[in-house]
Amino acid sequence: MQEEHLLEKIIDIAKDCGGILLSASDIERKIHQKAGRGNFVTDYDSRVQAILKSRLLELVPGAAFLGEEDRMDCTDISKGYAFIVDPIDGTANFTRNYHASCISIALALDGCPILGVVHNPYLEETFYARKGKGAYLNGEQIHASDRTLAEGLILFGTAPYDEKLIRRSFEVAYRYVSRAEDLRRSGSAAIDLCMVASGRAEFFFELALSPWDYAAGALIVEEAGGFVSDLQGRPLTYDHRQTVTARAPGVELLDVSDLLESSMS
Ligand code: 2AM
Ligand code: CA
Repeated sequence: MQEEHLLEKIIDIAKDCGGILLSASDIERKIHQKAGRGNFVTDYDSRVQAILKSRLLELVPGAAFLGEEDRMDCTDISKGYAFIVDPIDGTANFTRNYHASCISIALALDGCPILGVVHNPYLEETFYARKGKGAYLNGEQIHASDRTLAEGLILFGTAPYDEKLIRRSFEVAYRYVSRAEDLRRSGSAAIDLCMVASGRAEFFFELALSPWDYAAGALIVEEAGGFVSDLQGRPLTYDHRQTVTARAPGVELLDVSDLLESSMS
């Protein structure tokens, strides 16, 4: 199937799954605690992931499938096609009816995303990109902002699931926010990445994210003219948990190595 057509089909699937989030009821009774603090899964995460797995693998038979509710060490995404999928990014928001969650789907080829879709059903916003073909929101091309850090909005994830990273997250955030205009916190890394891609915010970071949290959003940022990397400026990979940043082209990474030394060891 041609990539353009494939992208349309993936968007349809993401929107169908968005409908499941919108019509969810009785969520409180379907929450289960996962390892770590503030880390939840609901019956809806598992249900949406099962639907994504069966429908996406129908589109690209034989592709590998890496989803948040699967074990990462069992899936090799380094060769051929692989879907990297978060059935609900912003699960804690979902359990509270906070209405800031999305479905995130990337298709990677030989380890690098070539298609990305992030669908936020609450705002009916679908962000998507094809490698080399630009990034779009509901059919309109989007671009990262041309603001500098001094004019910028900073987004960050607090890594709430990892106690030793929380303090460091706020220290890194302070270094950026004290040089910028202000701060926002959504609770969904995929949505935050799309905020940078669409020029609504200038910088995002989180000290530990998994590939399903950022694979689609990272491609959308790059195709919108922004940059993604780890906190030290190294290219992202899509095979293990790592720090993630996204920035508008006019925003430089700050040196935060002194803040990371004790936390990342
Ligand atoms: P989730 O909502 O799918 O769980 C919040 O700070 C961001 O971190 C969300 O995108 C959230 O995704 C993600 N997140 C939650 N638990 C995580 C974990 N244990 N490892 C990495 N990322 C996680
Ligand atoms: Ca996630």
